[in-house]
Amino acid sequence: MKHADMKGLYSALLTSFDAEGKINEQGLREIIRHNIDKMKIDGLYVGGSTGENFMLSTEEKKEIFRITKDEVKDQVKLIAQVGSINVYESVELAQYATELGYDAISAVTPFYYKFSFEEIKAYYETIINSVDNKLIIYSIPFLTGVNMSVEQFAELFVNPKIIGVKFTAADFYLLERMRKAFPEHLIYAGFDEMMLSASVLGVDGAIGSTFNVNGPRARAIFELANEGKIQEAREIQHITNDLITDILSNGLYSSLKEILELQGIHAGYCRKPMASSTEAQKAQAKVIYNKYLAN
Ligand code: MN9
Repeated sequence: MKHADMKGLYSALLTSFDAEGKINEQGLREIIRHNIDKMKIDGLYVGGSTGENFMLSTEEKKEIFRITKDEVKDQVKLIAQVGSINVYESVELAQYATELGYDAISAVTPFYYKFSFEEIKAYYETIINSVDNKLIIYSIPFLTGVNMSVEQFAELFVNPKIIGVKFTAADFYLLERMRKAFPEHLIYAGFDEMMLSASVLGVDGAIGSTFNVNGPRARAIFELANEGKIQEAREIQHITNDLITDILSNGLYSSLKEILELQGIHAGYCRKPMASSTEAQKAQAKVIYNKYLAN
């Protein structure tokens, strides 16, 4: 494993917004501290889906990268998600994050239009060749509509600066084929509710939204699975998935924010057009928190 220092569990960082939709710097810093000090994560994945990134301006994305690096310093690993269907924006963000000292960048496959694989490949080459850094592909077919084959990943991995993939898919056949084909590349599991299955197949780590509130259980599942203690890992995945199922049916990011608010962290509002919690959803978030997370 060429980049073994990048292994581990990364929270997909939430962004705190105020009621007007502006970034709440203090709230963001509190979320970061909670992840490092209480959730004990190995790193943060900044500017992903969970950060509501695709609804933000370039300047706002930069502001989040800057505040996060300032709060984290070198305490945990940092990955900056810079993908965008505006590749010039991706380059600008990749350069900015690299200058700040991010350990790696990541880019979602370009979405919305049906880009050919050659176009996708050119997009990744453009981004990674603009910086002295490493890149992790962000593959999330259910949101982007982009499905890549093992052969296509292999073509992207020919570039030695492309070091891994965040695999947010339920295709465990493909995941197994990727693990076999790419023993030297980093593969991160992207669906928290499928972490045990991915861990059994030998992923190097995971990147998850729910680690912002459920970090210790995620750690337990990953470590137990790696020690071969499958029955114990399964028990914790069961509780975790009761929690995730309840969160998903109450609104994913808004519920995670409410659960943090209940712990005194100013995780704030969601960014429009994403809705923040209603009073009923807030009440339900409290029920979820008390049931699974308070102790
Ligand atoms: O980055 C996250 N993906 C999205 C990973 O938010 C789209 C996951 O952590 C999911 O939020 C989580 C719930 O489905 O597994």
